[in-house]
Amino acid sequence: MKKKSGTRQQSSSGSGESINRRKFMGTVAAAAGVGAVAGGISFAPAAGAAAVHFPASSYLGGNGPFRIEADLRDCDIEGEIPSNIDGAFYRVGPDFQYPAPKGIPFDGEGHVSMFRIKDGHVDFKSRYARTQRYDAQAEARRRLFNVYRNPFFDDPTVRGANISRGTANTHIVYYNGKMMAMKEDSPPVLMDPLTLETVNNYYTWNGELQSLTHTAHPKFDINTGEIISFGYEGKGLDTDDVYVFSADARGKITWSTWIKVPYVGMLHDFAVSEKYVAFLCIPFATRVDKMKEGWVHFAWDNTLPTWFGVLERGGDGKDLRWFKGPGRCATHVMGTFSEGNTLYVDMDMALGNQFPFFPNLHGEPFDPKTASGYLTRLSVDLSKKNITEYSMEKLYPQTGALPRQDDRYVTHPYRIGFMPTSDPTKPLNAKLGHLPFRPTNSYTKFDHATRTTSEFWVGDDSSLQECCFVPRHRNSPEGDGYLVGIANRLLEGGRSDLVIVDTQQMDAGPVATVHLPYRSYSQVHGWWVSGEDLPKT
Ligand code: V55
Ligand code: FE
Repeated sequence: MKKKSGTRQQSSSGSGESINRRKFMGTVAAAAGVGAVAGGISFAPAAGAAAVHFPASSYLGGNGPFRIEADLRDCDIEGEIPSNIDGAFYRVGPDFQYPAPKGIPFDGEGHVSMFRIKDGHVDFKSRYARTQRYDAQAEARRRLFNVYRNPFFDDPTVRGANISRGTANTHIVYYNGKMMAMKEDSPPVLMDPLTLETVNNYYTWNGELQSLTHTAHPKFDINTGEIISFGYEGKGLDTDDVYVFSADARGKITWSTWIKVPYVGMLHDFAVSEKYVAFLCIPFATRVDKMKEGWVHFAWDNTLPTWFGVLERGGDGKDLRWFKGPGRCATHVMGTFSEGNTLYVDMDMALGNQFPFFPNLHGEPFDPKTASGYLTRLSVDLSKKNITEYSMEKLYPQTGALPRQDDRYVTHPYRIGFMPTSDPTKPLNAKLGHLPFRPTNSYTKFDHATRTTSEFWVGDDSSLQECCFVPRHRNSPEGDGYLVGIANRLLEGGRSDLVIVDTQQMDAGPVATVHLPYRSYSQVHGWWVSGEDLPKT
């Protein structure tokens, strides 16, 4: 096992960024808190260092920097929050701490917020994750880590220093009594679920995590509390080694193995059934040669195929089988199940690059049409020893991204899924005709047993972020409960509202809307924790 340096093991810091037109996330953290000195290195600003200034255009639209760490007791509520909702909706996304040269939205620092819902009241709180880079940047009062997952253009004061580049800006889950805020290039950051204080900026399962990285999309088995997870580029930049492991609910690693990928690139999410783990290797290639020219970590290489790799849980990584398919962009899993020896994985899948800020390697222009994602079922019958390709079936006509399911069914057979979608039959407010993309105007519920859908439409002036599912009761049937998610009011500068939708009456409008008095940063992913599972105050 590779030993982590003491510095990375336990210190803190941060980072930030500025904006481009398409960026859907905001900027940096309040520079108020002076962070701990990471590893004894001082990043104190030089006398007369430049004042912080974001370009004015950064603040336009819904994606500018937010930067405010909020404590808002008793939010304004329209409608009535069902009295059986007791829990917390957590969300995380990039929010620039300081202006950044490239304005890649995913380069903002992880900002975590929490809507605590209980007895018909809602309290809102948000805090930046005190990552090692956040703290270093706060102390320096400027950005030090400059380009998305590219170490070659870091500030000389931190280049090669033993400071985690992780932003903790991608996903947040509740595990082992802690919130884990995650970025796939580094170990998780642990935050207190009630105060959102950072309690460990480099969590390695007590040193047992062998990988230098950890995905933002671990999976949990609700029956056992077990986590199943992985880290790619696990032995360092551009390595083809992926660490796969599971650990029990108390944080003890119980299974681990290493696998090799066909080519090095983004392994964003993965799939876990009761029997298998599966990986999708998509054509976002890691290109160190391009990084040295200032490019971000990934370049979309339209000459590459997509590979689907399957391994039995508990197995030895050398037994993993790779199955080939045409080049596709697919980042998130809705649900996974196996029937006999056949594994099924449902993902949103597009023909081409879905991230306008990740460049196309061969110079083709970004194409919004091939960026549209459709729910697609990948499958492979593992009893067939000679097959070399996986199968694909497009499941529904809706376009969207960020699919979710009833999280109680993760790793188990499932029937119901949810996804933010763009319904082209719904009107768009005349004042929004200038928008380059149709807003994400709906949450769609998918019933795979009947292949039917139902839809919540948010209105002609709003755009929806990812939703999370809240069970109506602890033992309510699959998919019976509520969706919670943020709507940005596009005619109000993107002001944020939390909408609460009954999944049995998707088309009835929200049962309640929680008004924030401002626009919060955009989330990437969120997580629901039931009040019974939260620590007692
Ligand atoms: C994603 C998000 C990321 C990232 C890589 O949704 C992939 C996909 C917010 O950061 O670094
Ligand atoms: Fe993700």
